[in-house]
Amino acid sequence: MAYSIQQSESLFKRAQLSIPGGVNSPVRAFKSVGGNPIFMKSAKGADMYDADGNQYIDYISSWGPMILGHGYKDVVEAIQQKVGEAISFGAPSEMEIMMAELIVSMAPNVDLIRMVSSGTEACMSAIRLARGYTGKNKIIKFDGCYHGHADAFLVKAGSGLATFNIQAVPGVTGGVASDTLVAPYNDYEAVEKLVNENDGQIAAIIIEPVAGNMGCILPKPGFLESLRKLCTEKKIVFVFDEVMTGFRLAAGGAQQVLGIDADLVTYGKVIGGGMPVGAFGGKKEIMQHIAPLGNVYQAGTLSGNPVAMTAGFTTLSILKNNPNIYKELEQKTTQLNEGLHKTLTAKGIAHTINQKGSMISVHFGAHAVTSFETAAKCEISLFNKFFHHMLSSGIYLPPSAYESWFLNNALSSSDIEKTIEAVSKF
Ligand code: KE4
Repeated sequence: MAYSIQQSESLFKRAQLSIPGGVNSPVRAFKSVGGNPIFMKSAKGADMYDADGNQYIDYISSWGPMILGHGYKDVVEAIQQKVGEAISFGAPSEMEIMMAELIVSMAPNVDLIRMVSSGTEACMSAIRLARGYTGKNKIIKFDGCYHGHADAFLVKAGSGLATFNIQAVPGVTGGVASDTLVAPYNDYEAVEKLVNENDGQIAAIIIEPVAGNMGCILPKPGFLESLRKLCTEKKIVFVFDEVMTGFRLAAGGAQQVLGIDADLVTYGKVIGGGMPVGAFGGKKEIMQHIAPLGNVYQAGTLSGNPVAMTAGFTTLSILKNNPNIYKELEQKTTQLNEGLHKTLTAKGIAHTINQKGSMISVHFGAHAVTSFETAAKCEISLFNKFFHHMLSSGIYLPPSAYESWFLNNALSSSDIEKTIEAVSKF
């Protein structure tokens, strides 16, 4: 598609005069795939429209939140009505109770839940709570998993850090980093070794139950079950970071789909329906240590903001009351998976496709992708070429080989056929 991106180019030049790198989040900068970011102007259904009027079929869905599609009528109308009543109080309101009660009714193992404004805040707070509850300091995370940009997590993290190959982040002190231990994803023996070497010091193991920040990577059979057993035996808080998987894989998220009980769960993305919302929750035994009930301090000016709660509550209510949406999303993702596989195979391009529900990623290489190491061994430069081919064909993929694609339910079968058609021209 010969198309002009002149407006985006000039907006990017202007943005760099007042915003670091011209973007408010590094992964949007196209740094790894090359070229300059496209500036969007509007979105409707499964489509986004850029500043030059080009139309794109959207496979990011705002990195997950827009699961129902852009401009979903009921969500827009609920937000419009709420802002007519109030934008923010800084005092409790019934909307927060309704949101908490809805989440407790959807998510397994959540007796109490605290709202925050991002996935980072949710994960950061959950780790502080685990440390306060256990009196222990160290945490174990997994190479390639990303839990937001709090200091404790910026050790061998995924998403933008993998994209930019940032191994150690300036500003994260040695003291903080020394309390974060890292194991390869899907390597239970490595975790057991770390736990034994640091016996009695591990407060939490935090994991993406289905990883989405090194592309989509599934837990091997038995991996999460073994971690669950180890955490129970060693009194380690098992934290499921469901910022991506929560309310996306199912109403009950990965806990429901994989049948594994977490001690604490963190949420983001879908929970806000596109507005800034995160949350962390779990059993009362642990959550009651959070201020003002307990002494683990955690706070936020806009936590539980009524407009954001309205967007999230409306989105989650639609998902809870229409479970067939998850079946439709999975079917569409499978149609995409099968079409991609058939087309790339016919072109003789070695690839691996990982999919769980409506999370999917394509990795160029002949080997299985089950960890960050195997993800990094793929043909990243070929992915970058693929990204730009698809972009110029009107298909907007996540601008990094280390990201999961996110389908929204406004995608039609013909959108997916158009996507496969574009792949056939690669
Ligand atoms: P936020 O602070 O960006 O809302 O959430 C952090 C986070 C926590 N946990 C998981 C599993 C996540 O995927 C994220 C954020 N995901 C990235 C995309 N891989 C957000 C995109 C961005 O950084 O702009």
